[in-house]
Amino acid sequence: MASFTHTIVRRPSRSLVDGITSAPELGKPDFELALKQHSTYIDALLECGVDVTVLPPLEQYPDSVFVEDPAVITRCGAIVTNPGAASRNGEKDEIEPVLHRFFDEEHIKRIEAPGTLDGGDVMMVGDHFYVGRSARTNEEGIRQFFSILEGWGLSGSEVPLELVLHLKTGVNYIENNTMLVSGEFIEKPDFADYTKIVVPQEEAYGANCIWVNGTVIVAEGYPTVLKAVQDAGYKTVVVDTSEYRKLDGGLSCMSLRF
Ligand code: CIR
Repeated sequence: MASFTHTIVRRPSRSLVDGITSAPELGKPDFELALKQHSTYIDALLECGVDVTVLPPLEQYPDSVFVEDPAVITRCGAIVTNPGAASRNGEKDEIEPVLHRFFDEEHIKRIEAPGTLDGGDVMMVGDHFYVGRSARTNEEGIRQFFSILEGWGLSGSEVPLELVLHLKTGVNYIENNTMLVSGEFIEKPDFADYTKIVVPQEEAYGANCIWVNGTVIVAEGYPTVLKAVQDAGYKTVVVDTSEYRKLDGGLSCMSLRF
């Protein structure tokens, strides 16, 4: 089973209100509330026994609070991704120096254009990495990613996405061979061998939970998900992410865990 020592988060910038969204009908995030929710998120991580590196806000990148996307960190090294959205691509240059605090140059690899990849499309299950092929992550990005994994003795497999933004929008591994699955992921053959917690459509956003050292952090307002995770024997912590949901972001997007 995995265990995490470190996490990295980035404080939201005021420009957060201009982040990318597929759901403008939810309204713009309330910045002050987003800031408070971010502090609660940091407290929840600390409660799980990890250290938290808190990076400063980046006004020029409205979505940079979603620090999961410009990097993927494995037990063997870190990969600077090449984020697929033009307005987010420069976030990779901001995260790379931070990775150097934890890894030497030999253990930092990069996805290069024309390959693109967002960390939100990568789900770690032990030494295997499922990668969503999405509007953000292309075939060449996945090819480069698998080649880096192979060099480290790790493996990967591709999961085509049809409906959601990122792989982990709809499927999340919480260790113990268990996954939360919603929508298009419920019947995917890739996940047939796992114990599945099936998330009902009306709570689909709640599928984006994170496992941190035995505790599962669950978004506030998804009672069926919370109960199912508790019934499966996990300790849970609830964090409200309502302002990040307005930008298609959730619990996993807001940290790197390693
Ligand atoms: C975006 O569209 O890139 C952001 N508004 C949301 C990113 C969410 N990140 C993630 O799922 N890893």
